[in-house]
Amino acid sequence: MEVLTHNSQLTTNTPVWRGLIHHYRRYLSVTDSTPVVTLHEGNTPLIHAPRLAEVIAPDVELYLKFEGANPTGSFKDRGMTMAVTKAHEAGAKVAICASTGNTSASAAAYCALAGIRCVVLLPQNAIALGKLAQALIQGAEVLAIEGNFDDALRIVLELSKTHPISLLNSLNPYRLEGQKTGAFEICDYLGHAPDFHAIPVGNAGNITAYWQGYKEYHGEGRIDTLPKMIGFQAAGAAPLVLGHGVDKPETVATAIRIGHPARGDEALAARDESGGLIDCVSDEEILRAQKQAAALSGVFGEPACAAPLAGLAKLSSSKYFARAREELGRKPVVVSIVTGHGLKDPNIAIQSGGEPTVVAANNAAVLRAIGF
Ligand code: AN7
Repeated sequence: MEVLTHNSQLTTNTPVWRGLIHHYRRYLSVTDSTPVVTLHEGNTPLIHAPRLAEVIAPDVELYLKFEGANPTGSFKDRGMTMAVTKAHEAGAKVAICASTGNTSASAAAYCALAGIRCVVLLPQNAIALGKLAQALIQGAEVLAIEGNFDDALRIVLELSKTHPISLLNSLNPYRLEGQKTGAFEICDYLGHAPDFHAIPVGNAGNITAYWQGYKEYHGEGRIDTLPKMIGFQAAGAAPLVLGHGVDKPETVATAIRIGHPARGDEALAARDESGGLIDCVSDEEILRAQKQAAALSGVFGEPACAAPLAGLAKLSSSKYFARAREELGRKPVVVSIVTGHGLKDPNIAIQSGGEPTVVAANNAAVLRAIGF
């Protein structure tokens, strides 16, 4: 019998994932001398979810891209590896962002790795517990603003213009560069573009980035078709549906509690160029879809990620996908982006999930409780 003496003999020749900058560098603004700041983000699972589709949108072939599998638990890591890498390359000492939570958690992590001071401005009492915990323990200087996200964003934009402080919000073009790789991964995995791309819309950076990514792959001939971009906002924070800003946005999905989206015009362009739509769903629909997704696919996303799933249910009941199915002669392939992990917002999940059943510590009591 062969005795293994070194761990190296246990390794295979399978290429390992070194993060999205390494993998997609050809599409990104980096050179061989760029000091890459990576937590090995990206390469997230694209999960086929037929049981969930059967309930919410039976006319579609549904895939969930689980961005909660990124190192800090959200899609923000895709953009942050690029933004912090470029800030580091430029010699930045201090970085800043406004955030509904996930951007701050991601910025704090990448700045910690690079050794850059990280200042984050959060709306006071309006971000999920897990995100706050991340920003604090990762060493960011956390300021709770007596205002909302839109106020915080205005302040960081001004300060980053007047002081030597790097802006890490998605107005930073490198954020979008990193985030467009999500579209590449979807196409690489499926071997083609999806028919529809469903996504929550807050500050509207992600829908803009995905559309850029699809167009770039299409321009290179790597995909033959482009998806229709279907974005969803929360009804209480739906400026792109209403056609005007919302000064006091409100929704249980705090990640997308944004009334004046910085990339709003680009999101509308993505909608129109792709022949898609941007619609909104109520908090009640969001919470129902979050629970359905977790219980019928095992994919536990935070409330914002359920906006597109609730949106799919809404479109399905208006026969939107039945018509697409007829036109295509098959079920349309829909990819919905699960942008952040459900554990980010444990309070909401516990409220929706219900109470455990308390039973005596014996077999008979357990069997009785489970109806055997
Ligand atoms: C889970 O962290 O804006 O439309 O400051 O955390 O690109 O803004 C978060 C946004 C969707 C919306 N899903 O994406 C922030 C922040 C989750 C999010 C969005 C966010 P964009």
